[in-house]
Amino acid sequence: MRASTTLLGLAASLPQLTWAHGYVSGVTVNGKWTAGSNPVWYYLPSGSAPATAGWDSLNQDLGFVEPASFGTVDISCHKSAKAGQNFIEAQAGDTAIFYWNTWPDSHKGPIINYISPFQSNVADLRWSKFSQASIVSGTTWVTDELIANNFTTTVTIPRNLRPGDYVIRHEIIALHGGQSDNGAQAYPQCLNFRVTGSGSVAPTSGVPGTSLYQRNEPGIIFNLYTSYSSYTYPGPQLWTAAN
Ligand SMILES: [Cu+2]
Repeated sequence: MRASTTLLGLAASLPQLTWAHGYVSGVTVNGKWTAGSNPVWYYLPSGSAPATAGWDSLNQDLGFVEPASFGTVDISCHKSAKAGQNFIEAQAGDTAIFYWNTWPDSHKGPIINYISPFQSNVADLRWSKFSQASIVSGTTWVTDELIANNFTTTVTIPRNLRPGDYVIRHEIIALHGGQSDNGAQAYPQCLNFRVTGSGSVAPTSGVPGTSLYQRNEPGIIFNLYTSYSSYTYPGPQLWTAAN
């Protein structure tokens, strides 16, 4: 029974990868590629999925975490997340290029990056928000730039970050339904980083995923279809002590 369930899971999930949203397939730092997780691997028998720096999650539909679930640990690293086994190597201050496999035009919204000291249990992660971007100009958003750049976007590792093992929570919040309660869509992606360098600043004031967002706060509620000139970011204040 177990084997057939696994095969059914794979069969059900594989075709959807060609049309649904997206996931981070890997990261390049200083020209070196490190793979992220592929959602279909979640159903492979224990030990047979490739070890990657990406956290595995029940994300086979490449779906989202809805605002009604912002009070659950699923908002940290997507649904039922399990720690990645590898680490992306970077020096503090390096630029990491994140590769999404695809992203739909309609799903405009901010891209927000958080960092936590590494913990293997998702509930133990504590997030500090260290960078965020949203409207570029007019009705052009960073997600439009991501699409124009072949589904890539860059993240600068805080340049004074203390060496150590971390998890970066890289998130797109799609706002095409954000005019309604429970209409925004969060797409968090977690990847492990092993940071070197001579920095000395550690993130010590991070919050659990369950404290990141309220379903009705500005930035989760946002109307893309009326005129706007600014965007209020949801979540905690930006942590810039290591930037
Ligand atoms: Cu969608």
